This record gives sequence, C-alpha cells and structure tokens, in this order.
Amino acid sequence: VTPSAKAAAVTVAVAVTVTQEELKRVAAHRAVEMVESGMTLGLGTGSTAAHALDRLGELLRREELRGVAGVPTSLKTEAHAARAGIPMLQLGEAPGIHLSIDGADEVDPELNLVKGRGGSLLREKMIEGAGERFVVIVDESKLVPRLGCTGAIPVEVVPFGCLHTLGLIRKVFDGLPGFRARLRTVVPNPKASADDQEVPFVTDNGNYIVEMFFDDGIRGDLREISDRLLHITGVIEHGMFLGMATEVVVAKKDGTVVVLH
Ligand code: ABF
Repeated sequence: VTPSAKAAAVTVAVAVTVTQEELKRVAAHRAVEMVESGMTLGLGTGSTAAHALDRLGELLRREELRGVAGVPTSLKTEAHAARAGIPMLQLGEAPGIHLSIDGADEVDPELNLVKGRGGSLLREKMIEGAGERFVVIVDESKLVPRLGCTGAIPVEVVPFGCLHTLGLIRKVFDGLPGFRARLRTVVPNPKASADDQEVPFVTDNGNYIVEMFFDDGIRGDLREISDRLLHITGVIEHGMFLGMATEVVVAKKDGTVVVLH
C-alpha cells in the first residue's frame, strides 16, 4: 500500500462545531432568499431576525435587491434596519406586506409559536398577521412538543390595574397543577446598587407583560385558551401565534436546513 493510498483509507473524524449563532444566521439567510425586489417586508425582532436585517442590508447595498421596504416590529428593529440601510414604512403606510421574516421562542408540531419573550409580541402579531406570508426562522432548539415547554408564554397587559388583570389570568388556569403567572420585571440599573428595586418591564407600546409558566407546556384547546385570555379586559394580546406561520425555516446542527409548512 502506498503512503497516499493509506492516507485515503483513513477516515478522519473532523469535529465541526456549529454554534447556535451560526445556525440562526443560516436560517435567516435561507429566508432572505425568498425576498424579491419590490416587496414590502415585515421585519422581525431578536437575534435571529437581526441576521436577516444584516443580510437584507447587504443585498440592497450590492443592488441584488431593489425597491424593498420594511415594516419594523420594534423600536430596536427600526434602529437596526436604519443602520443596515433598509428603507422603512409604518404599518398602514404600505398597501400590503408581502412577506414577514421573524424568529420565535418555540415552534410546536402544528407550527404554532410562542413569541414575545423579547417583549415585542404586539407589534409582531399586528404586522405578521397582516402579511401574505410569515416565514419563521429558528435553529432546531426552538422545536418543542408543546407550547410553553421551555419558558414563559407572555401576555401584554395595560399597566392600569395590572395586578387585577394578573389575577384574572390566573383564574383562566385555576387549579392547573404547575401553572404560575407573574408580572415581568427588570432591575433598571443592576450596577448602580445591589438594593436597586425591580420595576415592571415596559414594552415599546408602554404596556406591561405577564409571564405564564406551565410545568410541561400548555395542554388543551389552544384557540379556546386564546379566546379566554383575549376576553379579559386589560389583556391586550398574548404570545401564542396560532396558525400564523406559513413556513418555518429550521437550521439543524447536522448542517441541513428544512422548511416546514
Ligand atoms: C422575536 O425574538 C420574538 O418574538 C422572540 O421572542 C424572539 C426570538 O429571539 P431570538 O431569535 O433571539 O431567539 O422574534
């Protein structure tokens, strides 16, 4: 056996470490391939959607895309899109939104989503619900058997009477083992003083967030639960996006990308 034949016969295991950030970028770039010149886009919020903004900016600069405008789902996204050079419109200014691209916190087998752990669920639901197509971009860690498996399901509430509204939300799930709900809070400036008081997290719309937790995810008829939550005066919107995603682009650790629909 010649040395070169010997070398060819050896299978070298190369450890390829794909970071979660890289997977987010891959999913985002795949979704941006669906964008065509002249489209109006819903621009998502979060670290995965940020990769889509950067890619869109790059393609516009290179003039591989022309005449694209975006409707931002948060103030943060508005600032990011401005830096990336993406022309913007507000919701209602555009005659229609062709395609929205956004991340998600969780995706269930029916492509229902939990969104809004980044705090932007209301604008996301308004914009993504108004478009023709809603493409969700995730790495495979976001795929779950049931919504609410990996963390909170957020609910945006009016600040006035928020503790009363919190009580009404708790009543929807009365007696359900493992259910907890609380007002989302933040420490305004943790470095200033160890005794700094927590204050309510405030959304871009000036509202508060109630976080609902379920031990093993939320069970039951999600549409009925959604209706019950939305019937509470004081609840503005919740982070379950039911039947809204038209495609989900999933970047997997093995290097493949699948589009679920
Ligand atoms: C937004 O960003 C949210 O609806 C969701 O809460 C979050 C996902 O963030 P990331 O892409 O950083 O995981 O899309």
